[in-house]
Amino acid sequence: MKYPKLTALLFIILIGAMIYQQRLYRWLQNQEFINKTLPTFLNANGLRDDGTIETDINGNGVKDYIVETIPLECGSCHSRPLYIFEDGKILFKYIMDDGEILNPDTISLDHAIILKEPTRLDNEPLCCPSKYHITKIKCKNSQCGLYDSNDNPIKANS
Ligand SMILES: [Ca+2]
Repeated sequence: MKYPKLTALLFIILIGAMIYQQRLYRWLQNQEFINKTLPTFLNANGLRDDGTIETDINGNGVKDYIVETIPLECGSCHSRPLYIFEDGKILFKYIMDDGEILNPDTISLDHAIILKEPTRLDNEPLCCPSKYHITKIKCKNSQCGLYDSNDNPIKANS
Protein backbone atom coordinates (compact mmCIF):
# COMPACT_ATOMS: atom_id res chain seq x y z
CA MET A 1 0.00 0.00 0.00
CA LYS A 2 1.44 3.34 -1.05
CA TYR A 3 -0.17 5.68 1.50
CA PRO A 4 -1.09 3.61 4.59
CA LYS A 5 -1.67 6.63 6.86
CA LEU A 6 -3.89 8.36 4.32
CA THR A 7 -5.82 5.14 3.71
CA ALA A 8 -6.31 4.67 7.47
CA LEU A 9 -7.46 8.28 7.83
CA LEU A 10 -9.93 7.95 4.96
CA PHE A 11 -11.22 4.71 6.50
CA ILE A 12 -11.76 6.42 9.87
CA ILE A 13 -13.55 9.33 8.17
CA LEU A 14 -15.76 6.89 6.26
CA ILE A 15 -16.72 4.98 9.45
CA GLY A 16 -17.35 8.28 11.26
CA ALA A 17 -19.60 9.47 8.43
CA MET A 18 -21.57 6.21 8.54
CA ILE A 19 -22.10 6.48 12.31
CA TYR A 20 -23.06 10.15 12.01
CA GLN A 21 -25.49 9.36 9.20
CA GLN A 22 -27.14 6.66 11.36
CA ARG A 23 -27.44 9.07 14.30
CA LEU A 24 -28.86 11.76 12.07
CA TYR A 25 -31.37 9.28 10.65
CA ARG A 26 -32.42 8.18 14.18
CA TRP A 27 -32.74 11.82 15.26
CA LEU A 28 -34.95 12.59 12.27
CA GLN A 29 -37.06 9.49 12.99
CA ASN A 30 -37.50 10.59 16.63
CA GLN A 31 -38.47 14.12 15.55
CA GLU A 32 -41.01 12.65 13.14
CA PHE A 33 -42.46 10.50 15.95
CA ILE A 34 -42.73 13.35 18.49
CA ASN A 35 -44.03 15.98 16.07
CA LYS A 36 -46.24 13.93 13.77
CA THR A 37 -46.80 10.23 14.53
CA LEU A 38 -47.60 10.59 18.26
CA PRO A 39 -49.96 13.61 17.99
CA THR A 40 -51.77 11.89 15.08
CA PHE A 41 -52.11 8.67 17.10
CA LEU A 42 -53.38 10.50 20.22
CA ASN A 43 -55.84 12.56 18.19
CA ALA A 44 -57.18 9.49 16.37
CA ASN A 45 -57.71 7.68 19.69
CA GLY A 46 -59.28 10.61 21.56
CA LEU A 47 -56.36 10.96 23.95
CA ARG A 48 -54.11 13.72 25.14
CA ASP A 49 -50.49 13.47 26.23
CA ASP A 50 -50.12 13.64 30.00
CA GLY A 51 -46.37 13.21 30.03
CA THR A 52 -43.82 11.53 27.80
CA ILE A 53 -40.59 9.96 29.01
CA GLU A 54 -37.76 9.27 26.56
CA THR A 55 -35.80 6.23 27.69
CA ASP A 56 -34.60 2.80 26.60
CA ILE A 57 -36.61 0.40 28.74
CA ASN A 58 -35.46 -2.78 26.96
CA GLY A 59 -31.83 -1.73 26.68
CA ASN A 60 -31.49 -2.37 22.94
CA GLY A 61 -30.05 1.05 22.10
CA VAL A 62 -33.25 2.21 20.38
CA LYS A 63 -35.04 5.07 22.12
CA ASP A 64 -38.44 4.27 23.61
CA TYR A 65 -41.22 6.68 24.48
CA ILE A 66 -43.34 6.04 27.57
CA VAL A 67 -46.52 8.06 27.01
CA GLU A 68 -49.08 8.60 29.77
CA THR A 69 -52.42 9.63 28.31
CA ILE A 70 -55.81 10.90 29.42
CA PRO A 71 -59.00 10.38 27.38
CA LEU A 72 -60.05 13.76 25.94
CA GLU A 73 -63.62 13.54 27.28
CA CYS A 74 -62.44 13.03 30.87
CA GLY A 75 -62.22 15.71 33.48
CA SER A 76 -60.88 13.44 36.19
CA CYS A 77 -60.49 9.95 34.77
CA HIS A 78 -59.05 7.23 36.94
CA SER A 79 -58.31 4.91 34.00
CA ARG A 80 -55.47 6.29 31.96
CA PRO A 81 -53.81 4.40 29.08
CA LEU A 82 -50.04 4.19 29.17
CA TYR A 83 -48.19 3.32 25.97
CA ILE A 84 -44.64 2.23 25.30
CA PHE A 85 -43.53 3.11 21.77
CA GLU A 86 -40.37 1.96 20.03
CA ASP A 87 -39.53 2.72 16.41
CA GLY A 88 -42.94 4.36 16.02
CA LYS A 89 -44.77 1.15 17.00
CA ILE A 90 -46.65 0.25 20.16
CA LEU A 91 -44.54 -2.12 22.24
CA PHE A 92 -47.04 -2.30 25.10
CA LYS A 93 -50.25 -0.74 26.38
CA TYR A 94 -51.51 -0.75 29.92
CA ILE A 95 -54.61 0.93 31.33
CA MET A 96 -53.37 2.49 34.55
CA ASP A 97 -55.74 3.06 37.44
CA ASP A 98 -54.57 6.43 38.76
CA GLY A 99 -51.06 5.12 38.22
CA GLU A 100 -48.02 7.10 39.23
CA ILE A 101 -44.62 6.26 37.74
CA LEU A 102 -42.22 6.00 40.68
CA ASN A 103 -38.98 5.63 38.71
CA PRO A 104 -39.09 8.06 35.74
CA ASP A 105 -35.33 8.65 35.90
CA THR A 106 -34.20 5.03 36.24
CA ILE A 107 -36.49 3.16 33.82
CA SER A 108 -33.58 2.30 31.52
CA LEU A 109 -31.53 0.98 34.47
CA ASP A 110 -34.44 -0.97 35.97
CA HIS A 111 -35.65 -2.24 32.54
CA ALA A 112 -39.04 -1.61 34.11
CA ILE A 113 -41.66 1.01 34.85
CA ILE A 114 -42.61 0.88 38.50
CA LEU A 115 -46.18 2.08 39.04
CA LYS A 116 -48.00 2.92 42.24
CA GLU A 117 -51.72 2.25 41.91
CA PRO A 118 -54.55 2.38 44.44
CA THR A 119 -55.87 -0.90 45.77
CA ARG A 120 -59.61 -0.56 45.24
CA LEU A 121 -61.67 -1.62 48.23
CA ASP A 122 -65.45 -2.16 47.98
CA ASN A 123 -66.40 0.42 50.58
CA GLU A 124 -64.11 3.22 49.38
CA PRO A 125 -64.91 5.99 46.90
CA LEU A 126 -62.55 6.30 43.89
CA CYS A 127 -61.24 9.61 45.14
CA CYS A 128 -59.86 8.44 48.41
CA PRO A 129 -57.96 5.15 48.42
CA SER A 130 -56.38 4.08 51.69
CA LYS A 131 -54.10 1.41 50.24
CA TYR A 132 -51.73 1.23 47.29
CA HIS A 133 -49.81 -1.50 45.51
CA ILE A 134 -46.94 -1.72 43.04
CA THR A 135 -47.36 -2.82 39.43
CA LYS A 136 -44.29 -3.26 37.26
CA ILE A 137 -44.07 -3.22 33.48
CA LYS A 138 -40.90 -5.05 32.52
CA CYS A 139 -39.52 -5.24 29.00
CA LYS A 140 -36.96 -7.53 27.44
CA ASN A 141 -36.31 -7.27 23.71
CA SER A 142 -39.74 -6.47 22.26
CA GLN A 143 -41.68 -8.41 24.91
CA CYS A 144 -43.21 -6.49 27.81
CA GLY A 145 -45.32 -7.84 30.62
CA LEU A 146 -46.94 -6.96 33.94
CA TYR A 147 -45.51 -8.04 37.27
CA ASP A 148 -46.39 -7.54 40.90
CA SER A 149 -44.06 -6.09 43.52
CA ASN A 150 -42.46 -9.54 43.99
CA ASP A 151 -41.79 -9.82 40.22
CA ASN A 152 -44.51 -12.45 39.72
CA PRO A 153 -46.24 -12.13 36.32
CA ILE A 154 -49.80 -10.80 36.42
CA LYS A 155 -52.50 -10.76 33.76
CA ALA A 156 -52.81 -7.64 31.60
CA ASN A 157 -55.99 -5.59 31.64
CA SER A 158 -55.73 -4.37 28.07
CA1 LIG B 1 -35.51 0.43 23.28
